[in-house]
Amino acid sequence: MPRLVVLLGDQLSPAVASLRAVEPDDVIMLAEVQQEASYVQHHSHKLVLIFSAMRHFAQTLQQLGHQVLYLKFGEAPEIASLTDAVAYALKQHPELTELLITECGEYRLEQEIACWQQQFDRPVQQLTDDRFLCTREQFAHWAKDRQQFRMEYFYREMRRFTRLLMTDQQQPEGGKWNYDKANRKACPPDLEQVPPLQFEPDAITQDVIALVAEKFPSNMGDAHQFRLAVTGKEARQAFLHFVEKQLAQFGDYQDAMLLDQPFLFHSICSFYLNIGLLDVRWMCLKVEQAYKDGQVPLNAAEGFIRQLIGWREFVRGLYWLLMPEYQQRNTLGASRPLPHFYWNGDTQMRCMQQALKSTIDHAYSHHIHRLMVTGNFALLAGLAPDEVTDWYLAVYADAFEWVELPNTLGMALFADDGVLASKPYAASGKYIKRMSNYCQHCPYQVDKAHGDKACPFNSLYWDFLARNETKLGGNARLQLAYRQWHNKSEQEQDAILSRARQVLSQLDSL
Ligand code: DLZ
Ligand code: SF4
Repeated sequence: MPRLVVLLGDQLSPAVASLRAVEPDDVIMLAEVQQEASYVQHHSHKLVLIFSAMRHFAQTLQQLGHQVLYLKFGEAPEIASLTDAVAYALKQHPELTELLITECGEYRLEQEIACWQQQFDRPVQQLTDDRFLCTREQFAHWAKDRQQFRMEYFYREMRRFTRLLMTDQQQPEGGKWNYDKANRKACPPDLEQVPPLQFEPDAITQDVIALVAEKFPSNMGDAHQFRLAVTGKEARQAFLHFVEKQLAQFGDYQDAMLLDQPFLFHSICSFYLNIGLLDVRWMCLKVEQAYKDGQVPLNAAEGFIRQLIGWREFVRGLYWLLMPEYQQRNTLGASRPLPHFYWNGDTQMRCMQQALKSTIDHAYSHHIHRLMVTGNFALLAGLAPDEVTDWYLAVYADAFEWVELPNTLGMALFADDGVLASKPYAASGKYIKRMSNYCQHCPYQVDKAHGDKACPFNSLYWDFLARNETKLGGNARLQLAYRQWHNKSEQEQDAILSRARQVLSQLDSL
């Protein structure tokens, strides 16, 4: 029976399950649609990346002899959603009596797909997305009967399962599972940096840039500055460049931040991996090989592989395990609106300005910017989780809800009852001072917690602890911080809380 194979904008892998199952009579459909392009106000580079990569991928499928139905954005205004696109395709091809799709990455869309069988009166076959190493079912099995979900234990299972960085005796390479403690160095400002590869837009990408600039004029970023890879071949080049030139120092400086250096030694490949241009197994094997060949140290290789087979798979597993209820969580009852500078970067706080500039310019900022600067600020200031999670989902080109929601709601905001993290990642300006050179270039004083020029992170940090003491006071990992707070004189506490009130009352003009 010929089928309509629906391929989503983040399923651009030749080996994705639905394409492995494709038969010559099947029609493969890709559709650029308004609903997917606007459920949050996506960064313009994210739109260019997805549309251009979809167009390039469709071209390759056609060259391989597949029947492809490609619906370009805006060509048929009545096709606003993926459901509309399926209806249109079935009208064009009434001979297609079944639907085939690989499971998608967002609960919202999964609910929509769940209606297709009835709506189109055809069987819908959904295949497991085995581009991930751990299926949803395997994760649920791992999670069953556990009181706490800790990434570290999941990660060890994944190391055993994949045999990455394991000795012949099934022991972790080097004798330890995790070298994170070696990965927290500040970066010397004069250390030579090798920038990530950039790609000049070809004719297809230029068309998409013009489209996005015209149809999404107020979305974040300048579409004309788009220089990302849009094919698997380019993405592999970008990744191999990282392995050769940057990986060796990725470990040491993983958590570092430097003025006007948005990339440091990060791979800048999460965009490609999350839409299917790169394969997680291939990436891990390249990194492992670089270690075996003596090109990179163990702490770099292990740190990188942990991100992919540990964190990435872990957050995806949790997302599917706990949705849709997870999205509603707000443990700390945070409710302040997102300050406007999150959208335009207009703040004097140098650390925030740097993280936001990178976000606006590149639809990217690295994990410490996301977790310990913009995320930490949102946590300390008590910003509403739904506004913060929508922002992260919109502005990062690698953000799909399966990865974005647990990372933001759980890890950055501690809004998920401690499922993802055993303590809030709350930090004062001291942490940012230690890990960056931002504070020397900031009008605020990082060593002060009260007074008009005191670093906002400092007073907000203490205010955060004080106002959430009923909920957090019993957390074993916060005992030291609470002791420090209670050891301060009443006068100092009052001065700090008064500065915090001042900061919170003028968030938009910080
Ligand atoms: C994020 C996104 C955007 C911006 N546009 C499209 C689109 O036009 N067509 C499409 O198939 N997918 C798009 N996506 C990705 C989806 O919104 C969704 O996040 C993923 O398919 C979830 O797996
Ligand atoms: Fe950020 Fe405070 Fe340092 Fe300024 S002083 S860069 S606001 S941590």
